[in-house]
Amino acid sequence: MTQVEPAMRQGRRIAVADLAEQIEAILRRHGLNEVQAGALARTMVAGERDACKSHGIYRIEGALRTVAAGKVRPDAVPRLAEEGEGPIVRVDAQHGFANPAFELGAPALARAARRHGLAALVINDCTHFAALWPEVEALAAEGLAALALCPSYASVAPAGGIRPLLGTNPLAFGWPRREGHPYVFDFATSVAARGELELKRRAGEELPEGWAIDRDGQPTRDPEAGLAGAMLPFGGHKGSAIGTMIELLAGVMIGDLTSPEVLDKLGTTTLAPMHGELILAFSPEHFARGRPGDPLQRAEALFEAILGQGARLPSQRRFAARAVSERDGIELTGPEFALLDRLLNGAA
Ligand code: NDP
Ligand code: PYC
Repeated sequence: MTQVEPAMRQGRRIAVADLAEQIEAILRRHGLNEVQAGALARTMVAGERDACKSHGIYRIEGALRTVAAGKVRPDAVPRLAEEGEGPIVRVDAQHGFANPAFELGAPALARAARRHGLAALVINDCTHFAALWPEVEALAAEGLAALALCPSYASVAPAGGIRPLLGTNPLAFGWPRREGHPYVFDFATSVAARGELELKRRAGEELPEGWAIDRDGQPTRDPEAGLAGAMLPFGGHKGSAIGTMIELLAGVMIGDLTSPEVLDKLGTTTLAPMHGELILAFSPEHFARGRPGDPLQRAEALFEAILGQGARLPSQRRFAARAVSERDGIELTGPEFALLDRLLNGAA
């Protein structure tokens, strides 16, 4: 690994809007159209702003590699299927990235959820490298509860197995709150996101126990061996079953690829995977109609009880990081600024 001089490591802060502008300029420079570059920049800067490094600027190079390999269309303009009165909203990503497809479909999804109580957004043929919490947060801001799920590429062994089959298949949930931030969780159904292993490899750090097995199915703490072998599902058979459910609902059911099919087609785990995504939105008022109590108020009692035990809510760390970033700017290291400069100057 390249050794970085201590002085080089010194970082500084950059305003959220300035970083978003730089990321968008890099993506435009490398051939992405406005709709793709804008949506990608918004999601990557959100990752940095909220201290979710595994889905921040580290993802720029992977996205550009995927463009250069011809596996994603940088000029794609997603298409919303004609909006009917039904509860299923469909967006064809046109072989572009998932984020602009979500941005296009989200308003129609929110309208359908208000009309029916429950609605689904199906995104097909999208390349996906992103965290899902920005999506459920956007729907919570509309007063809706939401679930987002997608496969990725075969990298996780099913519980009891030894070879990659399932994806790291993220699952995100959001619940709207009248005051402050929504209740949001978002996690891979593997013990950690694959991006976390990659960051540990780059930092020369060992993996925690229980994250991965090597090619022979033996437990390993070496990130290189874990990336070459298989990651493990979280919670043993439970994470394995939830990961499988995601393959079924957000792969098979929506007529898109499952994680093993993605890997067969892509042939590598070094590019961003192409598949589909399913987002469900629920109107709590609609569901609770005619029943005692206000669902949003009742949820608050539950959150207070969790906090009352000294536990924290998921995303609390993220929202705290966001407040600091918005006030003081996002802290990036010297090498991270060097990477942005290099990419801005056209290097791939
Ligand atoms: P983490 O394990 O880092 O976090 C999972 C969730 O648990 C977060 O909402 C986190 O909130 C919350 N949390 C963590 N610790 C606690 C605690 N002590 N008490 C309460 N809540 C807690 O996530 P992963 O590494 O599994 O996933 C990271 C990201 O990777 C996700 O955003 C996911 O969408 C993305 N991903 C994307 C994939 C894709 O194919 N597109 C594939 C796999 C993952 P907080 O952030 O506040 O700590
Ligand atoms: O971090 O596991 C991950 C991941 C896979 C695809 C996008 N992110």
